[in-house]
Amino acid sequence: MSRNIFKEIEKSVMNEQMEETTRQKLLGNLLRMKDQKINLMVTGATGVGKSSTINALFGEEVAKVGTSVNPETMGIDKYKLDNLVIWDTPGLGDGKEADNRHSKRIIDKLYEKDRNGDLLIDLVLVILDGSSRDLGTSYELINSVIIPNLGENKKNRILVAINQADVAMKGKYWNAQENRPERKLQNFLEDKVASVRRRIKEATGIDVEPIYYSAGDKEEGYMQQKPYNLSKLLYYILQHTPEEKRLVYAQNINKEEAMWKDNDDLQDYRAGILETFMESVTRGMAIGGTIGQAIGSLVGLGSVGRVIGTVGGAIVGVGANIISGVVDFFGGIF
Ligand SMILES: Nc1nc2c(ncn2[C@@H]2O[C@H](COP(=O)(O)OP(=O)(O)OP(=O)(O)O)[C@@H](O)[C@H]2O)c(=O)[nH]1
Ligand SMILES: [Mg+2]
Repeated sequence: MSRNIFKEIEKSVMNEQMEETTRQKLLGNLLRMKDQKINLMVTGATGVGKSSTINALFGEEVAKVGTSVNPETMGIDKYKLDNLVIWDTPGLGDGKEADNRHSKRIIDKLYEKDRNGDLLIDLVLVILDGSSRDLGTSYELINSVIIPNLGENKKNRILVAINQADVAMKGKYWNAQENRPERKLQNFLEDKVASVRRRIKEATGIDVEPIYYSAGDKEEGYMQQKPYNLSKLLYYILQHTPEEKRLVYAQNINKEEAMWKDNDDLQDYRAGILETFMESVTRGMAIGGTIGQAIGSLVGLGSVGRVIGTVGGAIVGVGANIISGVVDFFGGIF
């Protein structure tokens, strides 16, 4: 990715006329935002689509996608994208000895502290296979390995996502033309979500809100199956991430618009993502207050073009410039 979101913001600050003390303050805030780091753990059984999900979210070829029967991801793989670190770890179901080894690695990682003494892993994304009838090893992973070792803020440190929605009923009731599930498959997936939620609640007392999606399927570089609900997944990831860190994801988002387009219409996730990033910027730069509010409510209206037009007229200077810089950066994907 050639463009840098923090550079865009810096440009806006430098190009605007303002008192030098104000400028220095804004640049200081920017520096603090730039220094944030995210550590995301992605885990789940062999072949659920961990690598595919990482690649769909953050651009091609971050993680190797497997087509063989041998699990591609044996130890913990670490991918570093600017300030985003992704830990790609195997789930359970590879035999007792391997399972013990995997569990131990996961638990150690969950207790690891960063240099500030905070827990290193910000969020654990547990991926389940929507086409699998037997989620026993996944429940074992979630209920016995991950949740008991999440520390205090358990609810916000785990996100459960059910992948391969397109083939959950062996490919039946998937509307390939419109890239969405038909009613029957939708009901099937919603039942799955409900039963996963219930099984976790019963075993751990923790309320999670699982979602279903498709990371998509690529063969020889050609996208056979476009992602579905990928924007929803990112939206949920953002909501589970401390506000001051969210912009780290923005820097590394997959810039291919087609990846983000198809979602359930319970909510406009793409508008939600943009709004979330805007909020992070305005708060992080401490240009919040009235300007932040005005931008927030305007972004909520939807159309970005119209928003910028109105903001330009309604508020002056750096706030509007920064916001249009951020919108430019995403180039219309959200
Ligand atoms: N149809 C469909 N296929 C998918 C989806 N997600 C992943 N796949 C396919 O499932 C296979 C396994 O995907 P990977 O992303 O390698 O799974 P993984 O969890 O990283 O596997 P390991 O690293 O081996 O544990 C690949 O052939 C993917 O193309 C999806 O949403 N829909
Ligand atoms: Mg993998």
